[in-house]
Amino acid sequence: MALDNSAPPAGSAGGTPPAAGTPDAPAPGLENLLTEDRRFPPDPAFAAQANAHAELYSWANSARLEFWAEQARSLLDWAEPFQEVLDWSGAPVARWFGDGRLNAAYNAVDRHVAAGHGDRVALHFEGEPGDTRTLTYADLQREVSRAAHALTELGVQTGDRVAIYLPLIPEAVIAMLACARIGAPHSVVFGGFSAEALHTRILDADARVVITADGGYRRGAASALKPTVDEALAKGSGDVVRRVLVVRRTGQDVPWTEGRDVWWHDAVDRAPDTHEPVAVEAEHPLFILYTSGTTGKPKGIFHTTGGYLTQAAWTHLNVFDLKPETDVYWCTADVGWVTGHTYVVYGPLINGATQVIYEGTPDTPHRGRWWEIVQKYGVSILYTAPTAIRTCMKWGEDVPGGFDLSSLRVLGSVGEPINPEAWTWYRRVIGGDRTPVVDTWWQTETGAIMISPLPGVTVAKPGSAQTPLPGIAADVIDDDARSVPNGSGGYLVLTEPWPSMLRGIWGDEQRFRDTYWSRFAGIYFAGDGAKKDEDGDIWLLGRVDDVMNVSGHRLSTTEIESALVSHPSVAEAAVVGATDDTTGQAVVAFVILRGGAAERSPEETATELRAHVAQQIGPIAKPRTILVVPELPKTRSGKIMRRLLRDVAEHRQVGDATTLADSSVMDLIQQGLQKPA
Ligand code: 6R9
Repeated sequence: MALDNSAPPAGSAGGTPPAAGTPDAPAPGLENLLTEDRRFPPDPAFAAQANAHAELYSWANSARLEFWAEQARSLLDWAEPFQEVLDWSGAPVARWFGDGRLNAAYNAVDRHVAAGHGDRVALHFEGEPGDTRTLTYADLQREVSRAAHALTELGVQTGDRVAIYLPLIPEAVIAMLACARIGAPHSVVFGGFSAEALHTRILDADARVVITADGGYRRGAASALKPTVDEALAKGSGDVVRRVLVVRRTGQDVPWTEGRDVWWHDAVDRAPDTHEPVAVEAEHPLFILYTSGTTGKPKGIFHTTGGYLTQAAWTHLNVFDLKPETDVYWCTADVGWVTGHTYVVYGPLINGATQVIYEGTPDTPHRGRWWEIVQKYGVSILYTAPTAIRTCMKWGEDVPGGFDLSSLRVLGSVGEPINPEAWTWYRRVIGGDRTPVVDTWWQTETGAIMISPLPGVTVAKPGSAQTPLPGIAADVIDDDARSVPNGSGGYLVLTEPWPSMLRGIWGDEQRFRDTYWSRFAGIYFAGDGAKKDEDGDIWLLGRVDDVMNVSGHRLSTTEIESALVSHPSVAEAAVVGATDDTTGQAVVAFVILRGGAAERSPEETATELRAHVAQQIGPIAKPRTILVVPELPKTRSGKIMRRLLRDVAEHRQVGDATTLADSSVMDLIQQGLQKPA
């Protein structure tokens, strides 16, 4: 979650909204991204076959509710059709399709089998050690049915919560769908989280059952998961009897609590392989997903069924131009993140897609592993994060160059602003200079993609998410909630309810109102800064608290990072604003150099990089300090934790680093810090 890399947004954890600078006048230094003038018009051949077309915007603009109602009817099967489209009388809690009933697992699996597609591959699983499994939709139907029976046997009833703490293996998808099948909201906790984090999440959601595995494979070794669950439950589990369902993945020894722990293969494999899905109300909770703030307890964002599935399916079909019969789709996210929920599990399966899931890291056992997978399965749609793209840039284009990537036809990006250099590299090196690239802006809270180009329709601008999707209303506003004119920056807000919007924070409605709806009355404040260019297209500038104020000038961390990365010596950059006696804040940059550049003296490099930033943005944006580092601290979802870098920049003891993907990175940075230039 984005909040990992910064302070919480306005009102979060009861705090006061950040006093960001007045965004209504274009501040010097925010111009650079907007001078990016490369344009990538849709290829006519692609446009001719595209799912999306320009008229979708006018249709949705003139009849937004009808547009969504039509998507809900055509993309989903309803056990009981809805009459009511939106009830906003309880704002900010929306009810979409409120009088309809449906089942998510039935929509994701059974109806494809019923329609004669049982033999279509749903999942090509690639384990990190190289083991593989293929599950067709018919296989998935049997597995999900068995698991649903097993959960019922363990005492799970409709409405009960189930925690899922698994590696990215087929059972993760099966477990989520089995919960959905019986109407038990799942709460997936990323397998890299600690016992403490798992414990808080189990308690907050009051989960009756925890589904886990003995372990999983990561970076060439089997790592254990089950002991973390034991530790989490040992911290006290309230007065609830909790059961633990354990998948055997690695075969390693596991501590066992008789009477509580059950092997998946014992409970699931012998269960009947047909099961009647439970049709729930459209507003029945489908899942809870925790997003960590920097302060306060994590927020259990919860989503409901009908609206969420509608927008998940529509966006997946149109933003990625999915052709279910022929495409092989791969989203590299783990199911522990919202991207894995919406674009590994629900969106693709609702649409009957064939997809790849991969358990491990991109460089195990070699740096070409991802591209080898693309070649092996003929992946045609790839969805990943800018941090992964920049890592591949760092490794060099020879690596992907060694594989046949000609099957790719659409590339997607999510999670952070993608700087224009990474965007063009992605398109050129991975996409063979031919594929559309879609930069998709959304959040755990929004449930599905909100702002993105549509492939085959939009003339793409590298670095910009560009346009709210049809049926979505977004704007950039100033401190007084006035829409800013084109060419100006401000706060990104969503001005109309959308089907996949969060319905709240689990067990804390007040916090939901305070966090998202209080900064601007009645308007959803996303916590991101953005700019409109002269065409009105939206450029994301990062969290508002990533906006620095240097000598009264607003500078965006993203923009300076983008300028640094456009220098040939720089592989990756992270910029923070450090308190400075004279200028208020000063720009401090942490850079990872590319292979050859690392041999030069840090002083020489820093001088050159400063001049480069001055030339790209303006002298005001020149970093005061440039630190050459071997790695950057990132969360497991790939977001840079600037908060920790700020501690380094301000010579403080480094704060809580437990949500880092690799907690040794901060030691590495501090030990290896070359003399600040
Ligand atoms: C899907 C996801 C949400 C935050 C969001 C923003 C950042 C995501 C982005 C992007 C610029 C994009 N973000 N996509 N910023 N361009 N295409 O990442 O959800 O983990 O909740 O993070 O991520 O700051 O507010 P989540």
